[in-house]
Amino acid sequence: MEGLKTQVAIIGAGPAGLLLSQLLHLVGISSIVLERQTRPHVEGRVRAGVLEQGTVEVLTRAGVGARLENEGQRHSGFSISANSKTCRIALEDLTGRHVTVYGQTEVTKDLMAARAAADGELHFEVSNVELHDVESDAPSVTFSKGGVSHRITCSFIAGCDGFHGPSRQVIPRERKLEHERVYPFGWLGILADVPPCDEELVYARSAYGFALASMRSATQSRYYIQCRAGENVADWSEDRLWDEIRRRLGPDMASHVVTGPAVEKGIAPIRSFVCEAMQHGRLFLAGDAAHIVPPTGAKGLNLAVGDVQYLATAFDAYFNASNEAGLKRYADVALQRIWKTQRFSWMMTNLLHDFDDSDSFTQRMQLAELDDIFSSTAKQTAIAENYAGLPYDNILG
Ligand code: FAS
Ligand code: PHB
Repeated sequence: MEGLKTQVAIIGAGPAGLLLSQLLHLVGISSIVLERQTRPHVEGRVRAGVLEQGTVEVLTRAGVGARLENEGQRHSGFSISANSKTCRIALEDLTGRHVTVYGQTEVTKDLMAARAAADGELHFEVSNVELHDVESDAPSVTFSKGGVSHRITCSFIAGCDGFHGPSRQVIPRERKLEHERVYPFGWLGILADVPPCDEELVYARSAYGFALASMRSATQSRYYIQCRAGENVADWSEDRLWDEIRRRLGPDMASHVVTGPAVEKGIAPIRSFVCEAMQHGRLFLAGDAAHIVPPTGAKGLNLAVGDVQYLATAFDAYFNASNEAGLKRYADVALQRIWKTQRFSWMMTNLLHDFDDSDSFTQRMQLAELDDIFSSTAKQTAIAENYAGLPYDNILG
């Protein structure tokens, strides 16, 4: 077994793992990143599209803000449409903050390039990743690559391995509390090289189900519709999908929808999940390894960045100032922001989706809630504060 040594072993080269490795590098802390997929596979994942202002600030601090500044689209609002009415949530007017439209694929590419430029140690296509002795002061991670087994001895392990990774499983059942809500639908998404139908994002609640009109640039659009859980994307021809997108957006918006061949088409399951143990001994969880939010609030990637900037600050204080406060507070401080964001994502999901089992009273409540939002600046401000991104607390107290 070939021996490797680092201060922080990071499992997962998604946005959380890459950003943590980059932020640690900038304060002189060594890390080794393990990824089971290839670099092109990770970079090619089409996922999030909206970055909170706080996320952009963290990415800029991490040294990956240049392309984001040039190519990211600054959005000062978004719209909610329902019952043939549209309400613009004026983010900048209501909160003084904006969001930036810049795909997760681009964020990942920028982080990969930054790690490569700094000769970061990233191992792709690894297998058999196992965490060892996380409750001791000398944890380690073993893995295989090209048929050779390796062990990384480290001071800490960061589990950035997403919802299906091994890190969370290492925490004993009796030491963690997991909360989950699986929704009875999925999101069928299409990415197409066609101009967007609107300058800003539109979240539409229709009698036929939810739809979202988003984009990646002035020439590339991203649309989603709610579909039945477990549906097969092969059952959705592009023509059928475009027809359904237009039907749900309503006649006015439909006339601006430009159709075209799919660059990517897929179905994502929709769930809310929180693991209320983001630390176990020398193991710290960040991002989807610890929580999943329904994408209705555009929060998954942004929450991952929030966790990572807390964890990087805490490791910096530990290694460079012998201050353990951040590591001790990490789980509690991160979970406070996670639960508030979960609530927002859950509220937006319940507000805008058609639940098969909802009775007429529930449907009337949805419509009344929308009416209330459309006519209340206070309600729109509450939505804007969450969508633009909740502030970060000081992890060091
Ligand atoms: P990730 O899942 O991105 O990364 C984890 C990494 O760990 C992966 O690269 C994985 O290959 C690796 N890994 C797993 N097990 C491993 C092992 N045993 N060994 C080594 N490596 C391992 N968020 C939004 O805001 N908007 C969206 O529209 C949106 N759409 C999504 C669609 C899908 C299908 C999914 C799954 C998620 C979506 N998300 C969306 C959420 C998504 O953007 C996540 O929040 C974001 O990727 C979180 O980043 P990470 O925590 O790094 O997790
Ligand atoms: C996207 O563009 O992929 C996107 C935007 C907003 C969301 C979810 C996904 O809420």
